[in-house]
Amino acid sequence: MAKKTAESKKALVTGVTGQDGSYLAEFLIDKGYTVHGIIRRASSFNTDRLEHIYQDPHERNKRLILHYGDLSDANTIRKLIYQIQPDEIYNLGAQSHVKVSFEIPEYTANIDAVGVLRLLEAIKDYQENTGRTVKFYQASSSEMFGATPGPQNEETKFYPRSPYGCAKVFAFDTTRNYREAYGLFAVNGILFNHESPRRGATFVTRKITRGIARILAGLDQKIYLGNLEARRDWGYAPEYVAAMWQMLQHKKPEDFVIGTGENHSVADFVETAFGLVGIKDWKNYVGIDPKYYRPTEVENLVADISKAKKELGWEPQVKFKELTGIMLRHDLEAYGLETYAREIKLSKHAVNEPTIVQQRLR
Ligand code: NAP
Ligand code: G4F
Repeated sequence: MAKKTAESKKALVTGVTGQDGSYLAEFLIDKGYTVHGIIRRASSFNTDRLEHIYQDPHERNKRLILHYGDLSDANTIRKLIYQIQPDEIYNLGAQSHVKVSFEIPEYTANIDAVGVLRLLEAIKDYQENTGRTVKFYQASSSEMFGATPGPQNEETKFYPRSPYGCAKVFAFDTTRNYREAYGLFAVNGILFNHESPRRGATFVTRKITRGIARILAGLDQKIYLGNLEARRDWGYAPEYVAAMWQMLQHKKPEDFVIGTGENHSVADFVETAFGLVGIKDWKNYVGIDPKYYRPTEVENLVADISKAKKELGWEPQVKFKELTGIMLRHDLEAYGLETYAREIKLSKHAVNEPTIVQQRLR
């Protein structure tokens, strides 16, 4: 059989409406793929991050096709795989908020752990019945390392510290088990924190950059945060979705750690972001609210990305200060603060965000 080129490939992406899903859909469409995305039915539009690549269902030769579905619904997942016949499946769908996972642990486990089992079972069944091959990417997380000291790599022991982390460990192990037991091309990308202007507004980086814009616009007086001492390895989301694709093009199905190799505290992020708009006395604008503390915290994450560098040739270009600038500039522009925004200079690696996203995220 003739080998498929990227131009003729089909990808199925769960979590397509999220930060990573929207960047991945753009990336794959640029490569020539047809992208099928699973979206959840909601009472208001939840496709803001896809607005600029959305195509009317009546158009011919569409490159982005959206289907209703949910990771709790095995029947629909199975039906979609048989109907779409994808070459690659990227499982990015999840209840992705660590603090929220302490409040809705059972739901988190159902989607983030059992949801992955549902997908893998459907793929196994599909492969056995049709003789076709599907490559599978699982969005694993540095949260799985939890309390184990860094730098963390593919050999590091997991010690999860939240229901989210525990669910992701189950998903990781299940993905590896299906690879070993049934020969599936199934891989885990163990991604450290990655951010962007499309980051959800309740994750700490975006909460800070958006909060600064709101303070400068006169809408808020303070940003209320929790633990400022935790350290994270923060990278730039558009670069991380490229790594996901590279893992599925690798000759063998293997797991990879993806990060920047440096880490900073939440306080560092606050100080850097306020510094970019000329505010040194940031403590006047930040309050501590214990409700944002977690029952168990992950104190220190930092990636050892030697394997990804060597085997995938993947290396991030955007580091901490530029990432902070990219996010802050976007939020300043969204709040009409162009004078401040213009002062933040970015390199060619910063993706031009579509205006529609800026408008909708206001
Ligand atoms: P995100 O912005 O929160 O997006 C999560 C996506 O999952 C959304 O499209 C959401 O749909 C969808 N989803 C939620 N519950 C679902 C369900 N029951 N069935 C189907 N889809 C569901 O997350 P992200 O930052 O893009 O992260 C993508 C994936 O990578 C997640 O699995 C996350 O756990 C993992 N991860 C993220 C990071 C990071 O730093 N960003 C690091 C490591 C791993 P709605 O839009 O309808 O809510
Ligand atoms: O931005 P965060 O909520 O991200 P967290 O918990 O590291 O999780 C993110 O990264 C994981 C990869 O390691 C992903 F798997 C996961 O899906 C998600 O994308 O919190 C970062 C740090 C934490 O230590 C938290 O305690 O910031 C601290 N923090 C301090 N104040 C806060 C706040 N976090 C949030 N969300 N809100 C606060 O007010």
